[in-house]
Amino acid sequence: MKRVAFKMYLKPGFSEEYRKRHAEIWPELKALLSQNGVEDYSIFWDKETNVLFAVQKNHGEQSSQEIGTNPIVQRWWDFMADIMEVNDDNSPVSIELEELFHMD
Ligand code: RM4
Repeated sequence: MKRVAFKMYLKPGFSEEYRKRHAEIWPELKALLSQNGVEDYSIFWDKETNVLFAVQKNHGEQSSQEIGTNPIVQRWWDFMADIMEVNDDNSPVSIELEELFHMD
């Protein structure tokens, strides 16, 4: 198992819409993430900077950000692109973070 953390960027003013969309996450996306070994996945919002801090456990080979070739993920990223900073392919700008401390 590997702990993975990364940051993404929310467009200003969209925190409630972001929260709402994730509260209604597509069952097929949730199932795909689980099938790929992603669990214990949280995303936190820094209201000062609009940085989204994501942390998850990976029991498989790929994080949530590495399964972007899957059509379900591509559709989700297209769906979210209007409220996030994204790359040309609508994948969210994601910067992996280095773990400096962990305590079980
Ligand atoms: C985020 C972003 C991530 C996805 C989660 C569920 O806004 O799109 O890539 O794994 O939602």
